[in-house]
Amino acid sequence: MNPTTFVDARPYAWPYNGDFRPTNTALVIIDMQTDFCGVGGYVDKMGYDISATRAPIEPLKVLLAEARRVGMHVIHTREGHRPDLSDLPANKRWRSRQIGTNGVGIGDAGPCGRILVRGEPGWDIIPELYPVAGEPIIDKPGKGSFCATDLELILRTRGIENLILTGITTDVCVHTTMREANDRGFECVMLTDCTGATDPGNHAAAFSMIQMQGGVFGAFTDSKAVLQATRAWPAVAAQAA
Ligand code: C5J
Repeated sequence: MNPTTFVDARPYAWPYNGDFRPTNTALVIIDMQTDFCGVGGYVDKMGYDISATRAPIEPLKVLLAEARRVGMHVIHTREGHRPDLSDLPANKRWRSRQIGTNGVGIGDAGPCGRILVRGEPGWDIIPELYPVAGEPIIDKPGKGSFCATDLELILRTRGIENLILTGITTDVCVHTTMREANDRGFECVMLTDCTGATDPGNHAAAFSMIQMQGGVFGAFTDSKAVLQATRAWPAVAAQAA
């Protein structure tokens, strides 16, 4: 029996059963793409302040380095559509054109290429957090990471039970993914400092919602609490020896 490891979190110490190990846990980094946090990207074009969606970059760099050090699974996601837009629902495209400049929305040309279209510069993950070999990238057409993807198959195949949810935006893709994961039985924690929303009130509300009903979707904490728990874990090279 492995010794239990809990992360200081709210509304309960996470994970619920204390079974927190690098081999049964994935750091999930959602949509850290230029379109969501870069100059000229989709969020910038919509007129939102990208400092809020860039705020998670520095704490995520530290957490990602720690996950790689201890051999924790790391999974990245990208929201985007096929170049022929055959997987872009008409209502999603229409709504995206209602805000921002000159009716430009998803699929249209912007300063970083066609907005949220696979293969375009703005769609890709920012260099600071770019995946390395062995870290799956989930390309998703929707807000949730489980919808029309093989994420669940990858998690089950790797024996992953716990998800540390990070990325942008807190209230949209990260929250949708937490809800989808929770319904599938994954034990989730979302990190306050490694997420960001275009509206600070929505960021706060996203965590407030998690607290209800004893942790209705899981728990939340910050990256410092996770690092506190993993600090004693050996580096992967040392584990293999
Ligand atoms: C949005 C996302 N906000 N990654 N996408 O449209 O949260």
